[in-house]
Amino acid sequence: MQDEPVDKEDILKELSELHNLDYDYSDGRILGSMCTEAHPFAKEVYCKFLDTNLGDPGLFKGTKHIEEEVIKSIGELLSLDVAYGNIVTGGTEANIMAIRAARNHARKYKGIVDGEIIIPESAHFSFKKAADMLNLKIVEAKLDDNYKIDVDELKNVISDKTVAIVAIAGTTELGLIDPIEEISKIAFDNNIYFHVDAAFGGFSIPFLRKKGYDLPIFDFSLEGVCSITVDPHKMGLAPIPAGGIIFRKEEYLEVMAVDSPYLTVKTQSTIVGTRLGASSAATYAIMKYFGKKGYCELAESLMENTNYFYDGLIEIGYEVVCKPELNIIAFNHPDMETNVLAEKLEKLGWKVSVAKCPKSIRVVLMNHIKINHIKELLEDLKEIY
Ligand code: 0PR
Repeated sequence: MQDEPVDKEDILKELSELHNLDYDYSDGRILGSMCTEAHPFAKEVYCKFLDTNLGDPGLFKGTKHIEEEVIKSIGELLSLDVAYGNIVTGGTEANIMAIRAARNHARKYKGIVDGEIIIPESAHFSFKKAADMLNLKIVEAKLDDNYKIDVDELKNVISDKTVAIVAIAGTTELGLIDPIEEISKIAFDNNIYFHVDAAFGGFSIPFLRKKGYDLPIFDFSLEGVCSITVDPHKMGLAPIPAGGIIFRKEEYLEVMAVDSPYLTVKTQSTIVGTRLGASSAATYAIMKYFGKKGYCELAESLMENTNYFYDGLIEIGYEVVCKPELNIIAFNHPDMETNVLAEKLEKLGWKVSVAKCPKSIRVVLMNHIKINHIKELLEDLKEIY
């Protein structure tokens, strides 16, 4: 830091020069992001709540009430009448909280000390962070030919050390939904904590189902489901950071509670102490402003774009890894190496993401990718072909 204060104008100039190096969602070139530009109204509300701190909720009773209302609304969306949980920084923190709850619950009620979690091979890497921090062993369940958890494999890897089973509703690479109903039954019958990571799909599957899309049930209406991650900062159009963790029972929060004697509340279950109220307020605002109707329209329009892109790819001759269930498509050229194709696209100005399983170009058709961008992308892909 320099000694003397610097003029605001100079600081802003310097910052905007650096900000100009960032890619902008609005040019439609970012193909692999699960985040998008937040809705302007949500951003406006976010700024009004920048000083609120949910780490000491007794001081911010109104904002705490807002967080509770958001959790209640998301809970309702996921078929839960009474929901517990928090708006956190994102899917990573939400998943860590879920696994921490599962571990502590198993420790308290089953005496498991060196636990294991079963995750599909398609799980987001946040579970690796969770296992590392919580001293748990990861057991990976293999995928079937459709890139979903192989349920027989899953049954085989359950042991008396299993503290949680995880399934995904909207996988990071392919946007697929695991057979959650079947897994819920297995988890329930074996009395094992079951967490669903719907960080991506949570704000679209319920709306697409409402619109008549044939997607499976993934929520609390399945009795084995103990918690669900659902991120407002992905398909919910809320500003970053906004993740959501919803628990079926209060006891899952209680097993994580630590004493916080000098605060306005006597215990705290979240990982983070001082935490933003702005994320809750912005999520509250955008959910009210859109209503179910707005989210139904958004989810459906993104699926229409996805199907348009899918048809275009097939027409040119590209190989699509699987029929998309949500707004993610992974594809390959029949005889070009994925990295070579990725490089060619990068040279044409596309910000490409390469999936690992299977190796392919992955496009997440978020709200910033409009139909004209898809047409341009298809034209470039035709040229490359
Ligand atoms: N669960 C699932 C299913 C996810 O896809 C992700 C993130 C997470 C959890 C973790 O969420 P947070 O990143 O909010 O903690 N999925 C994307 C990914 O890692 C996130 C992302 C977003 C990546 C924007 C790139 C990007 O530009 O691939």
